[in-house]
This record gives sequence, C-alpha cells and structure tokens, in this order.
Amino acid sequence: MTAPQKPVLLTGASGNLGRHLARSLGALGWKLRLTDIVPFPDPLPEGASFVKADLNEGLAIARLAEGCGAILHFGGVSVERPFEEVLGPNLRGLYHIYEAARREGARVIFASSNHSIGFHERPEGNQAKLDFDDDFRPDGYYGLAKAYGELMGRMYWDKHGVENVNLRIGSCFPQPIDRRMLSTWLSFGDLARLAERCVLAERTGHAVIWACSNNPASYWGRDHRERIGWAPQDSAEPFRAEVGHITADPVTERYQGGGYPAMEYSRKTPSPRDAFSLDE
Ligand code: 15L
Repeated sequence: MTAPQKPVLLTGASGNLGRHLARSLGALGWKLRLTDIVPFPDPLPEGASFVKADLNEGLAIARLAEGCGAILHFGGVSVERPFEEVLGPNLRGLYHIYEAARREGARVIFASSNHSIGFHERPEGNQAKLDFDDDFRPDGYYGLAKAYGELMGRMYWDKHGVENVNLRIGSCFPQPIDRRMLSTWLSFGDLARLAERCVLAERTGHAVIWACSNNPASYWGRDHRERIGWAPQDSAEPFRAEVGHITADPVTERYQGGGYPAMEYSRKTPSPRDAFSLDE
C-alpha cells in the first residue's frame, strides 16, 4: 500500500463524496486533513484530523494547506443554485484553494462536473463522443463555476506550474437511478481509485478526466486517464433493467446535463448543435 509522503487536504469532507473518500483513503493509511463548513458526521479515520472552515476565508484555507502535497477539492455548492450562492464558495473559494496550492507547491484535484459541458447534446448511434478538449457548454451557474475552476487550473499551470487534475464527475451515487446514469454513472469504488491515482501519479500537468465508470453507453471519449494510470472497473450496464424510465421533458432528454439544462429554460426552440451557428 502506497501513501503520499505529505498530508492531503480534502475539502467538502462532510459531503457524500467527501465522506466516501475520507473513509477509503483513510483506510489506505493516508494522513488526511479534512475540512468542511459543516461538522464531519462520521468517526474520524485513523490519521485524519478535521477543521471546520469556510472556503470564503483565504487565511483559514492557507493554514489548512500548510505542508500538504495535494488538495482534493470537493467543497462548495454541489448542485444548481442562484448565482449569488455559487459565487462565494465556488468562485472565490477556488481562488483560495489555488493560492494555497501555489504557496505549498501542492497539486490540486478538482471535483469538476459534467455540468461544465451539460448543454452538449447526447450522442446518438455512431455520433462522436465528447472529448476533453471540446468546448465548455455549461448548463447553469453551477456548471459555469466548474468551467471557471478548470480554466483557473489551466491558468495556474501556465503561470505558476501548479499541477491540477480536473475530474468531470458524471453521477456518483450508490447505483444508477435513471436512464441517463447508464451513461454518466461513477461508482464510489471507481471514484476512490481515481482520487488515489490523481494524488500518487508522478506527473499530471494540467489534466482532464471524464469521471464515469466503464459504461458502454458513456457520452465521453478522449481524456488524460493514461497519464494518471486510472481505468474504471465498474459499469452501469448491469443496472439497465432497473432504470428503464425516461422523463417526459424533451430538454432534459436532449442534453448531457439531464435535468440541469431544463431548469429555468426559456428558449422556444433548441440552440444549434454548434454553439456559434445561427438558429436553424
Ligand atoms: C453533479 O454535479 C451534482 O453534484 C450531482 O448531485 C448530480 O446532479 C450529478 O451532477 C449529475 O449530473 O447526475
């Protein structure tokens, strides 16, 4: 079992994914510094500490990151919310994370989301899958903040050499619960193995990973998984018979982001497949 030499900071530790990572990485003997704006609800894994902190507070984040070799940034608002609620934790908070990483020479592993590209249409038949370097098409303020986070990673890599891996997480739940998740599902096991590789990989540079399991119905293609040394082991396919239903909403069913593009949607007709074309 390999553990990183320096402590690893995990933000959003009290959230669903954070709790799972704390348990899995703690069990590997990693020295974890956990933080969240709400108390950690579980018994602390051996070797872990918890400090309550607000991502809006730069000094608190800087102190938490002291001596860390990597930051698993899973904190912030995790669903679509009004702009003002996203602004502090997801935009200013991210700046605090990257400034701390720059000072420490730490790598950032950023929990981005499929909602940074959620307005891409779902590929049908033999239509091309989406690659890591296709355009962002955020499907709301939350997805927009994730795209901003990925671009912040690119800027800190270009300007300061801060390494970062951006995980475009699909749907990380105990099991897929609707048809879309046959494409987007990420198992907890695959997430933990991915986080482990992101921290332990020798070099990452600025990288983007489609964080979904080995789903035959995936919408997503090329990314940097080989550089990280990660291959998903689970698949949504065995759940197909259990998740038959599709929604009645054409906007939800058209786009990769599912229900998010449909929130507050006010167009009369869909935007063109190519974002820069005129309406068809
Ligand atoms: C996300 O980014 C959310 O955090 C999660 O709650 C799900 O909505 C997921 O995306 C998804 O797209 O299924």
